[in-house]
Order: sequence, then C-alpha cells, then structure tokens
Amino acid sequence: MLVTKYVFQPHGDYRGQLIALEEFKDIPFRIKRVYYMYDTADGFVRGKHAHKNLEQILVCIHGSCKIKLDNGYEQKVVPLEKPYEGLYVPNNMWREMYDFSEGAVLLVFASELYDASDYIRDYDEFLEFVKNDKKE
Ligand code: T46
Repeated sequence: MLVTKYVFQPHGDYRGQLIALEEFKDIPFRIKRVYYMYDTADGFVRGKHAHKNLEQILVCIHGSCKIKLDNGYEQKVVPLEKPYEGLYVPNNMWREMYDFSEGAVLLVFASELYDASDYIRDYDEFLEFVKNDKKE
C-alpha cells in the first residue's frame, strides 16, 4: 500500500521555525476545513472510520501519535512525530489515530466541509464498500 507523506519546507531563522501551507501548492487540494485535536485522553483510539469522499492531510504539529491506515486489503502504521511532516489520507481508507504523546496536537486539512453522512463507521460495511468500489 502506497503511503504519501509530505515534507513541508520550514522557513527557519535565528528566531525559530515557520511553516506555511497553501492549497494546491503544499496541500494537494482546495482546503475547505481545518480542525485539530488535543488533550487526547491516554490510551484512547480516535477515528475508526473511513470516508467516501474526503481527502485529508494530517500533521502532528506538537508531540507525536500513530496513524493506522487500512485500504481494505492492506494495513500500515505511520508514526507522525515531526511538525513538518504531513500524511495524506485519501477517501476509502479506514483510519485510526492512537498513541498520542502528552500534549500532542493533531492538525487536519480537509478537502470537504463536515458531512456526517460521508462517514463509514462500521468496518464490515467499509470492506463491502471498497470491494464494490473496485468492481466499478
Ligand atoms: C477523520 C479523523 C482524522 C464536527 O462537528 N466537525 C468536524 O469537522 C469534525 C471533524 C468533527 N465534528 C464533531 C463530530 C463529533 O461530535 O466533533 C466530534 C468528534 O468527531 P469524531 O468523533 O469524528 O473525531 P475523530 O477524531 O474520530 O475523527 C476525526 C474526523 O471526524 C475524521 O473525519 O478523518 O479525525
């Protein structure tokens, strides 16, 4: 399974680091929504769903966490631990976020507005969905 990780260019100087992200340049889609999670309770797993139509870039801008990606055929665990690394998560991809370090902040750039009906929250339904998608 191909996993795409972006390495963003920091504009560093003697004051510290700054990263600027622009749609279609650094982020490969129009950014319609940005959200972030923090204060994640110890031991909890977030996500556990897939999207039918949503592209995202995940950046752990502080601390670290792990992302499990599953396309219905293969699984991969991607650690996110650098504020200059972004993980691309396409549609039809089951995702789980876990192992958040203390103080971790996970920032997400999304290609679509929030739409509760775009989520597939049942794993068997997800497997069925990707199987049928491949047939088309
Ligand atoms: C994803 C992973 C990486 C909103 O009202 N608007 C939003 O844009 C989002 C993302 C969430 N919410 C509400 C819906 C729930 O009541 O916030 C609450 C927590 O959302 P959820 O349980 O979906 O959070 P995660 O961390 O399981 O999943 C989120 C995104 O929802 C999802 O699209 O890919 O992060």
